Amino acid sequence: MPPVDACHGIVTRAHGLWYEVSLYGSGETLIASMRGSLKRNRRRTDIVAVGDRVWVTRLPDDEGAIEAVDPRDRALVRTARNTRDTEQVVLANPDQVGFVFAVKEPEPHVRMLDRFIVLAELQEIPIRIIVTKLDLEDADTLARDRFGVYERVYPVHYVSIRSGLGIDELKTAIEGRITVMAGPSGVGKSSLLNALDPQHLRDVSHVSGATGKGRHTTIGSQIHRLGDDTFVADTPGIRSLAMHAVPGERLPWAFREFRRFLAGCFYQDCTHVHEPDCAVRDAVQRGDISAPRYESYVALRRGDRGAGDPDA
Ligand SMILES: Nc1nc2c(ncn2[C@@H]2O[C@H](COP(=O)(O)OP(=O)(O)OP(=O)(O)O)[C@@H](O)[C@H]2O)c(=O)[nH]1
Ligand SMILES: [Mg+2]
Ligand SMILES: [Zn+2]
Repeated sequence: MPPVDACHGIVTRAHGLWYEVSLYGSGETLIASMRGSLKRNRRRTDIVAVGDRVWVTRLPDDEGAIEAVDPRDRALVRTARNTRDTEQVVLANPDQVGFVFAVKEPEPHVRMLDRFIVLAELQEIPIRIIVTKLDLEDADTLARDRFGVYERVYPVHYVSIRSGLGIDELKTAIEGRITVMAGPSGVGKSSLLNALDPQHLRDVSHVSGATGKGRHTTIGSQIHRLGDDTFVADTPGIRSLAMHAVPGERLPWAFREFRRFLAGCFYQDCTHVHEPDCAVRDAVQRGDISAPRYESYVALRRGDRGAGDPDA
């Protein structure tokens, strides 16, 4: 039980032993450290992470002590390097994830998107796809070609910070939620955050070009408070998440549009790659499952390096 004078807030940033806590109600930020008693029980997971709802007591100078942590609804996690039994929380309590890709500049890598989608599906986090830079030349045609197939499966937002296209709809979609925004460098994640919340100016790169030098690339998990209970997390963590192997047996299920066909295969352990009488492959033949999505499935199944590996 937290002390009676504790305030409720959310962890918006973690640096070492210090946590930035944004208080509900006042919106005030405290820099807080963890009460020693919280650390007593060694756990398999981080005790406090960005996105956690916590109870803090005030100390002088806008400082605080974290007295208690509310149970997590869910978490975006990764397994800590070298230790199979502990996990690192990239973000606690995400309500949804928005995968951000530009229609071009940089060229979208849909295999990477499919890999991100699989990871979010496996952690059961609702997905939106956000396609940026719709103001660029030929953007409408390119958007349809590249992202049209996803519209059958997920909400797809087509946006431009230049023309303002889709920004209001996106605002509505994130209201009252914690949304993780993830995507490759240069697609406009920080720019989008600024457009969703013009009061806060963030690091947007002004230098582009082939080398990418001079970019202000966002580092570390961080939550931006856009309203009373609207938060957007700008987390590069999911890129390293995408490096992890995907378990083969859950892979078909992680391709959401495959699910309704899975019971129809002749073999109960059908891999949907080479077996006869495969309901998934029949659906691809009929056009009920899109060919590029199926190809992504096969590539991930084979464990191809480069199949959506962000660093390949
Ligand atoms: N034409 C156009 N350019 C955009 C749009 N959104 C962002 N940009 C430009 O794209 C470049 C990259 O934008 P950022 O917001 O820094 O991208 P980011 O995704 O935050 O990149 P990282 O922090 O490196 O991951 C900048 O030069 C922006 O001005 C858009 O809607 N249209
Ligand atoms: Mg950025
Ligand atoms: Zn099958």
